[in-house]
Amino acid sequence: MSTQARKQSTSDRSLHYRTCPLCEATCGLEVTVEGDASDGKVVRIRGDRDDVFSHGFICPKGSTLKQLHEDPDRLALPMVKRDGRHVEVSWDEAFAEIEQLMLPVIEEHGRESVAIYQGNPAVHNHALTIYGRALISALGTRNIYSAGTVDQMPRHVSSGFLYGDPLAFPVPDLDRTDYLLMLGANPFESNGSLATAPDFPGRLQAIQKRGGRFVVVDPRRTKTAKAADEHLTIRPGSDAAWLAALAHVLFDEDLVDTGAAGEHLDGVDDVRRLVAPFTPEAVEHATWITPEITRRIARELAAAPTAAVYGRIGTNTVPFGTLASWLTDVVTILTGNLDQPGGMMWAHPAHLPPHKVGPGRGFVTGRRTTRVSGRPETKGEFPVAALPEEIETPGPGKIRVLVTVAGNPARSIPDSDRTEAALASLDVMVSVDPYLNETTRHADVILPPPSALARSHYDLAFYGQAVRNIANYSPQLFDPQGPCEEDIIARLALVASGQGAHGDPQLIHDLVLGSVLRAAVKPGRELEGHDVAELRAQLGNRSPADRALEAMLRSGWAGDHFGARPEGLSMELLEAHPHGIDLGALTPQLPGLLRTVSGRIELAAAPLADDVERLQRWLDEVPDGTTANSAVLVGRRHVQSNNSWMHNVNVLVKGRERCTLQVHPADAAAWGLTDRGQARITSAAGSVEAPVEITNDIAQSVVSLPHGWGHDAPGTRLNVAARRPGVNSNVLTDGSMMDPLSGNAVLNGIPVEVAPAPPRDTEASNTESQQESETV
Ligand SMILES: Nc1nc2c(c(=O)[nH]1)N[C@H]1C(S)=C(S)[C@@H](COP(=O)(O)OP(=O)(O)OC[C@H]3O[C@@H](n4cnc5c(=O)[nH]c(N)nc54)[C@H](O)[C@@H]3O)O[C@H]1N2
Ligand SMILES: Nc1nc2c(c(=O)[nH]1)N[C@H]1C(S)=C(S)[C@@H](COP(=O)(O)OP(=O)(O)OC[C@H]3O[C@@H](n4cnc5c(=O)[nH]c(N)nc54)[C@H](O)[C@@H]3O)O[C@H]1N2
Ligand code: SF4
Ligand SMILES: [Mo]
Repeated sequence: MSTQARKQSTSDRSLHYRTCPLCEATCGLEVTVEGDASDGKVVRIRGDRDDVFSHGFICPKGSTLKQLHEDPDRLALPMVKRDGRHVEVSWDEAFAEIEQLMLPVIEEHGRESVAIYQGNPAVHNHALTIYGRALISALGTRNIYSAGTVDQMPRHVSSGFLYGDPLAFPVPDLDRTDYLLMLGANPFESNGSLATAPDFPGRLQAIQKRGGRFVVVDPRRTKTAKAADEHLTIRPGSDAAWLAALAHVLFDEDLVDTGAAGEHLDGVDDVRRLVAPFTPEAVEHATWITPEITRRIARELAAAPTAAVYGRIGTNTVPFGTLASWLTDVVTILTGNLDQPGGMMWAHPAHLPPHKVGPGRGFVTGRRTTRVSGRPETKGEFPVAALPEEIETPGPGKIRVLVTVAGNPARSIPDSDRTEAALASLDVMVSVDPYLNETTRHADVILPPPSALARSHYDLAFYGQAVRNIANYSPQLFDPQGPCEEDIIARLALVASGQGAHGDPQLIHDLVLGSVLRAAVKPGRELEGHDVAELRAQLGNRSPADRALEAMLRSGWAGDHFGARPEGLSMELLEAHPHGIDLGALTPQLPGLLRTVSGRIELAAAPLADDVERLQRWLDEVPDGTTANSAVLVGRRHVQSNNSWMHNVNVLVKGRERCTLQVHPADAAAWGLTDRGQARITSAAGSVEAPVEITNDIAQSVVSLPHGWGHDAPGTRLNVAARRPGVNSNVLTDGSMMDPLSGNAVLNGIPVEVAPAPPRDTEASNTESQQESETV
């Protein structure tokens, strides 16, 4: 058991501190364990009051790491599909099966017949983050898909064009800002995203306590909106137009002052010209926000001592996602709030090198396009909404082999009926996943990783977008029942690259670590000229992913540089600080962070500027309201959920049904719907039925269903989830709707028709409910 264990004298109970890996908030947990690493049990999990970042905050999911660890449905052994049913096999058999299935297809159809999909938990798991590249190289394919294109790709693309680095997301400096304008985010439920801030709600309330304001823009009156100083109801999909109007007012009223970032900025006059048509009056009918409010908010942003403009899911997963993301930064920059305390700032994660001032390589998209509908690549990936057609469409390059890692595309990507049919038609599918769920039921082989408590944890991805610079390492708490996740990926990589089902995973571990160390000794780095083998010899005796992590951290800006900076970060130092190490508030990063070819912020980068015309056209065409039975569908999150995969935890799904269709009372009356009655919702892609929840907390002609439900598919092993399956909102989303600049799917603002569900066959539904009460 870890060196962090503090034995209590009276029993064999011990306390352990670790970071919750479930969402982006990175809360510190205090875990009480009885027994040791081999047979120990979790007694209790609560917030770690001494955590340097979360100070004891925890949400209802944090303590369910215990239930996830103990879940009898979580797979302990690999599963192989035999005669249409999944059966447990040994690890050796599983890899042998993959070799037998995969290699002949690759031999016949080439590596362009292979694709990979990486899901959200892959960025909450440093082994997967570090080993992703190695698996992709071994697969030898450029058919790379991820949850990024049903989520934040617009943010990558706008940061790529503006700053030259698609990972350089500025985040709201929550703890110092005087004014926060927040669009399409509901951190009181989601705990925040692309802005890592444990206790996001508390940090928002602290803005008010110190005399500041926060304003929420959302078509629903969310919990966050209710806590805000002001809530603006906006038409789904119209944020880009509204933000352009804010920028317009800043120019029109001579309020533009770009502050310190102005020294590094090109394109302000181009932006002035681009937003000129977007007067508050011109956008009113399209956004539902009055010109008076638009002008006032622009003035407030300009007048606030510090202000931040932050947009999330509701601004990203829409047809103008990239423009909206760009315009949040435009408004920030025009009011002098970029890279300034209290404004939008950048984290500098400990594992990265110091920035170097000078021109970078810039950012481009569209270096390749998809085979069937010619969708551009962004950040090396194709839009995942195009995956089904790439599997369905015959011809050279047809995808026949799919590897999914930590993803549930059968629930998370648009047009689920079509997606599932495509998954079912694959020649070979392999999933690295702890559950037999809606996606993995289609897999020929499922390879289950250890539970989150049986691996170490370090938030490599999220410290790059945190509101303070933090380093916090959590050692593994329990011995894994099977191989660690990097061993699973390494063995899969060996099989895929033709090195055999019995290859030694150490080969891949050496490659991965070698590439980390070679990067660390490159010219210009602190460790330039060091011998890779000599550095390797100085690493501790840890798991392979932790050795790679150690190499990154020790060579990063805050690291000990392998002894040259003894006060810097090392694994020993991190282990001696189980509540984390606070490296301080965010500091200005300009101009060193910029990687554009010009070495400057390219505020009116051509691809962004060119897309404004499409926004202008939409503005001219969009009707005032909606008609008759039609509405637009938006999503929502509940604090007890985590996308599609935590509905098998009983404490999180019990109680009142949460998978409901929220409808405004006036719409309910017009459409003949009753509270808790069933509605049928129909879109261009499909149709589902869901219980109605009539509420004033949603705009008229907008309806909302949460995503990630629909757990009644046959062939899964999710016993708790299947009892309260809910309906899958992605049956309704349409894979052909995309933000063209980023390839991101449109998940919000889907045109739908809503009507009372036709009455069911009463006899059948009686038997159903009787059976249900017998099994519960
Ligand atoms: N309509 C609609 N659709 C959406 C969204 C929306 O707002 N509306 N949101 C989108 C967003 S933001 C996202 S991020 C995506 C998420 O999309 P996905 O990542 O595809 O889906 P998840 O539901 O997160 O499923 C994660 C999978 O990883 C598995 N898993 C959990 N932990 C681990 C682990 O440690 N290792 C491995 N190997 N597997 C693990 C789970 O069992 C599950 O199968 O969904 C998107 N889909
Ligand atoms: N409890 C819980 N927490 C989670 C997750 C989860 O599933 N459950 N998922 C995690 C993941 S993967 C992510 S990416 C983050 C997402 O974190 P958030 O971005 O905070 O996600 P949501 O809670 O879905 O909030 C999106 C809001 O946008 C609103 N909206 C919809 N359309 C529009 C629009 O066009 N304009 C505007 N202005 N608003 C709109 C919706 O009503 C909703 O309130 O949450 C993470 N945290
Ligand atoms: S908010 Fe909840 S799920 Fe997210 S890190 Fe904190 S405890 Fe975990
Ligand atoms: Mo996400």
